[in-house]
Parts: sequence; C-alpha cells; structure tokens
Amino acid sequence: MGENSLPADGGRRRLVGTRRLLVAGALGVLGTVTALSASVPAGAAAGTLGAAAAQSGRYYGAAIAAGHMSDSAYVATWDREFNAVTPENEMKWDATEPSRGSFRFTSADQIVSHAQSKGMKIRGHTLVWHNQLPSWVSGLSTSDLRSAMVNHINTVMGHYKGKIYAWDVVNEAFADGGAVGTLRSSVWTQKLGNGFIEEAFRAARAADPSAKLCYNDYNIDNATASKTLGVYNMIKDFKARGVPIDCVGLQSHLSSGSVPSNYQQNIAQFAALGVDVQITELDVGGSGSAQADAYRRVTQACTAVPRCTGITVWGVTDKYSWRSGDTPLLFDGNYTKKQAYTAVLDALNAATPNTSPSPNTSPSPNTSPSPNTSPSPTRSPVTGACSAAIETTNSWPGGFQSTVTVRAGSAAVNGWTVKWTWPGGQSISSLWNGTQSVSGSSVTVRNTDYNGSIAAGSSTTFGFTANGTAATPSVTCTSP
Ligand code: G2I
Repeated sequence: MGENSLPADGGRRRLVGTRRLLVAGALGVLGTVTALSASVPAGAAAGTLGAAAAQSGRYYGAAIAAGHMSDSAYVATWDREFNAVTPENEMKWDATEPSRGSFRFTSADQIVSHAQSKGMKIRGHTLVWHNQLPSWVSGLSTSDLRSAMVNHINTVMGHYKGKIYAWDVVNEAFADGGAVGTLRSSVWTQKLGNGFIEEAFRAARAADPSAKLCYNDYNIDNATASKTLGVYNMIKDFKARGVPIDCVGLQSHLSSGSVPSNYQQNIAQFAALGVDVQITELDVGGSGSAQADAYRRVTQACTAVPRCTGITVWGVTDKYSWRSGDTPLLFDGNYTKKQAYTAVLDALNAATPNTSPSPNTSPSPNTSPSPNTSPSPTRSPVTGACSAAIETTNSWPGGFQSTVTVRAGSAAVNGWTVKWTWPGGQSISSLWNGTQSVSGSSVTVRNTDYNGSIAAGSSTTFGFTANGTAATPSVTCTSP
C-alpha cells in the first residue's frame, strides 16, 4: 500500500523556523458568517475553486498556517480561492495544551476568526493523535490519561463550540502493516486499549453536538488495502453499535500516477456505511499533466459520490508545503496557478449538483468489502431511442456497487427511463445521477434535470450502492 502515499510522519517535515505568533485579533473580530459563496449564474463556470465546489454543494478548503498569515499573497489566495480551512498545526495537542490544564488558542483563533469573517467552513484538526503530543501526556497513569483526553476534547471543542463544521476526532490510529484492524501502538493503545477511539468519539459528541465527527487517516485511499478495510470495519461496527461517527477523512497524500484505480469505489464504499467522506489533506507530488491528471481524478471521484462533501488541499502554495520538494499543491511558490489548478477547477465546474447527500439508512454490509473480480455488463435491447448497460463495479458480502451506462442511438435523446427487476431481494441504498422509484422488486430510474439530454451516439451514467448479492439484471431503456 506504500505505493499510494507517503508515510505521514516520514522525514519530509519542513522546519518552520520563521513561524511567528501574530497578535490575536490583529485581523479583526469575528465577522458575519455567510453561506458558502455560490454567486454564479446557473450553468456558468465558476472562476474559483470554492465557488466551483459550491455549485455542487461542496466546499474546497486549504490547510492554513497562522505563521504565514503575514504573507499578503498567501492570505489573498486563500480568501479568493477557498471556502473552507483546516488549521495545519494550530489545533493540535502540543499547540493547544502544552502543559496539563493550560490551554492556548491564540494561533488557532487567528485562523478561525479570519475564516469566520469570510464565511468559510472550518475543519478542526485534530483532537487525539499520537503525534505532536506533549511529553507530559505520555507520562500519565491510565486513569489520568483517560481524564486528560476527555478534558482536552471538552475544552478544545468547547472553545470552538458551534464554529466547527467537522472535527478530526481521532487521527491516524491504524497501523500501516499487520492484520486487518491492527491499531498503531501508541500511548493511547498501551494505556487505554483499542477502546480509546470509541471513548474519544463519545466524548466529542457530548462536547459539541453540532460538529460532524470524523475519523481521519492516510493510506486508506485504496478500496481493498488492509488498512482501509480496518477503518471500514471500525466505522461499520460504530454504526451498528450506535457509537457516534459522521465522517471519514481520506488524507490522500498522493503522488502522480498513484491514485488508486478504485479510489471512487473506495469513497462510495465508505459512504454506503452511512458516513460523509471528506478528502482532508490532499496533495499530489509531481508536476505538469501527470499531476493535473491525478488531481482531476481525485476531484471527479469525490464529485461522483453524493456523500463526498468536500476536498481540502494540504496547503496553498508549494513553497510552504510540508513536502515542498515534491511541489504537490495547486499554486507554485509565486502563487501562480499550476496545470493541476485548472484541472481541478474544470472538474469542479463539470460536477453535477449535489442535491441530496442524505444519510444512508440501510444496514451496512456485514463483512469486509472485496473487489469484484468479474464485472459483466448486461446490455439492454434497444427498445426506444436509448439503450442501457448495467455493470457491477464493486461488491462485498452483503452489498455491491453498480454503474449503469445510458446510451443514445443514432438520434439525440431528451429524457430517459431505465427499468429492471431485482432477482433476489436486492435494494438500493444510495443512488446518484438519477431519480428512482421502487415498487416491490421493480426499479425505475429516470434522468435528473441535468443529464436527460444525450447527444446521438453519446452516453451518460448513473450509479448506486445496494444491499444484497451483486446482480446484473436485464435493463431496459426508453426515451419519450
Ligand atoms: O505530516 C503531514 C500531515 C499528515 N496528517 C496529519 C497532519 O497533521 C500532518 O501535517 C503536518 C504538518 O503539515 C506539518 O507542518 O504535521 C507535521 C507534524 O507531524 C507538521 O510539521 C511540523 C514540524 O515537524 C515541526 O518542526 C514544526 O514546528 O510543523 C510544526 C509547526 O510548524
């Protein structure tokens, strides 16, 4: 799995020697919170990442370091392009509680105040992590550690109560090797056992019920990797037992050419458990068209899944990136837009509106997902001006994902209806790019208002996740 991303802690950290604490409030008091800006006429291409993402109901954020906020070009680019933010280091334990019971929020407040004045969404990062943990924490007894963890969660979340869109409650708890479900050995597992994750999420829900609670990790981008399956199983278990969890963060520290081929399936698979998916720390080492292609694929994968609610890149400019030698971001050291920027903007503008990212209420699959080894498209006879083909794109015991391609014949199609009958009690849990009506085992899917028109010989797709055994029933397509 190492091919997919970098070790998050591995020796590429930049030393930020010039970091300065700016005076709290220097940038002004809290301003009016406005909705995500989407002041773009319907159908028009937006000119910034945030506005383009907002058109499909998503956010596009950047990690911001308070120490760079004296760089006016940095802040100007952040303000212009992004409608969300994650403080890069300022909310971590070493920054917020450097000694026991003594909390500092100056740097984080600076980012939060600025973000609020611009109406940006704010992601909180991060409450319980093995890294950037002050040494006093490691020295505590089991009972002291437990109360210190709960106190930290209560105090930090309490300070920002009502202001945070989503918190990374627990970060990077899973090991990179070992059997599925193996946790990284840390002070948390050693003293509190594996249940520390659940304890943290329960405390977090009580501390700020308005924040989405996320589990965040790297190297969980590949749908079939064992680390991914460990996280998948944990979320499934939390959902089954009522442990509060609302989202999974895929950090996605990637390199050009290393975006897993099943990246979109991975997102859909997590979403089918009934959680939102957020790309939380995206950066892609490389340059030029290879880097742009990777960014495009990540963007398209997110926008194809209704419950993928937003993307955050891990920095604004290559010059301040934690892996600046890899030039992994969307703006170069002079804040010039890179090819990757245009790829992302275009992909966001091409996204279909995310009108109903509603919770999945269906039961989740019972065991680990596994790749579908033999997708077999089933093509319908041409009964109208269109035809349809259904294909299983992923399956796991108890569930599966399918893509349906709707194709126009020799004439353009304006509106389409695809129908089939489930052979064995299957049921759709989440459907995108179509509107469904179900009657017993009969399913009817009609186009949405944005994908009804298909040019002669062209096609469009819709997709869904479903419960039951993977099936490829005969599908019919009709067009008025
Ligand atoms: O390592 C990349 C990321 C992996 N996922 C979790 C993220 O929180 C993590 O972010 C990075 C920051 O981008 C770096 O800026 O976390 C690093 C620490 O684990 C951060 O590096 C540290 C440096 O190591 C310190 O020397 C420096 O004092 O940043 C600190 C603050 O500038």
